[in-house]
Amino acid sequence: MSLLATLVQTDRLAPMERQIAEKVLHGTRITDAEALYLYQEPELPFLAMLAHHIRLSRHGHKTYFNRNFHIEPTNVCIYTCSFCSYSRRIKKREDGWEFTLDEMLDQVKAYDGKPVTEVHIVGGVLPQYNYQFYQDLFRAIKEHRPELHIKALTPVEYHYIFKKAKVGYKEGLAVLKEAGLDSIPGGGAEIFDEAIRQQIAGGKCSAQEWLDLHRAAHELGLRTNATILYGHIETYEHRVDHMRRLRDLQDETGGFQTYIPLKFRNQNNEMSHLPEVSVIEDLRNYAVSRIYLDNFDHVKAYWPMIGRRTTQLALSFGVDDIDGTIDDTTKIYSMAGAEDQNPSMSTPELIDLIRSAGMAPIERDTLYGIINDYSERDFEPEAETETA
Ligand code: V47
Ligand code: SF4
Repeated sequence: MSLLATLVQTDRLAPMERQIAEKVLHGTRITDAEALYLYQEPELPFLAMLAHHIRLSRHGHKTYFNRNFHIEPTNVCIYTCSFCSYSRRIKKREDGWEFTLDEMLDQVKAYDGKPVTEVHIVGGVLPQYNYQFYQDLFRAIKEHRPELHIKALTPVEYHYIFKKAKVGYKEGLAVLKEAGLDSIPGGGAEIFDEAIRQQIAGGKCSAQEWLDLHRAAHELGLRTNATILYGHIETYEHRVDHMRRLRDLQDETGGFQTYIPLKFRNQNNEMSHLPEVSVIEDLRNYAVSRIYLDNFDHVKAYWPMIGRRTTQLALSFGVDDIDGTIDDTTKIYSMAGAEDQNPSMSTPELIDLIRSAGMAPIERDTLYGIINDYSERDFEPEAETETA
């Protein structure tokens, strides 16, 4: 009998706790009001027990990571999201970069012979990175390395380039898919509540447009991820509202793979006056996400953002995936004050981090195909050609 089943039989739970625990035990969906309660009332161990029960019943101790690298075409952006530490305004370009297609292809070539399976492409929004540019970029990458999975751009970029090219979401995505696009990362979601979104990310694609773009992608068979940016000026109600819109769309399409809560980091941006939330709050948020989003297969903790120690803890709060950036090709978080200023971990280090949290490391590809199962066997360095 599971710990949770045992607990439900005792008289140690408050009535609302019992109601939710029974739902989790029977695999029944929780309501928005219950999710709100979970954010506000129970102690952390209760949340851990619920989220861990779900995690174990879906994935056992399996903890996924992948080997990828990032290309960030530019850190200059026409938008001015107030949480963004990364973008250099168009008028202040001193420390901005704008890579050409050939420079980005060179970045791909730098991984020749290394066992990466995915390139994650995301950056600022600028007019020269248009519909045609991304078709050419994706084609060039696939021509060079056909098996490399291209996970690229967010609805923020897609909305901008498709609008300028006067094509619809589905039409535009179909062309990019034909050019080499394989899946879409979860960024740009921030917080869906219209008033908060306007305040922190005014001007870029709306919540509805973000959801419509993902719907169009799912209809074309492209798998996508979803994020939330939490721990700033939003309330728990806003977080539940955000998840409800995702859960509804997932009921409709089934196209989301992974939910990725992103903790707001407060360095070098216009919201630096806000304190960052605690690790306790991070764990609470992972747990409630795992419990509420019953139709999402995976919950990811993005380790470069929250650091190695919180990542290990998160594995007992519903998280089953820790991403896997192998070097410091992403600047988004180090510039925002992320826990890990040098987000590089070798594969043996990643495996060790997962194992020492009592979990089973599984190297996956982007679509969760198993590449290497390290739950039983050790990493073999001779098969490894990467240098990270
Ligand atoms: O949308 C920007 C966030 C996102 C800050 O799909 C910040 O596998 C915290 O979505 N504090 C982009 N967060 C990154 C992203 C992502 C990352 C890893 C994996 C995947 C995936 C997706 O970064 C943005 C924004 O929400 N962000 N600034 C900040 N100061
Ligand atoms: Fe631009 Fe994205 Fe930064 Fe907003 S979060 S300013 S869209 S790079």
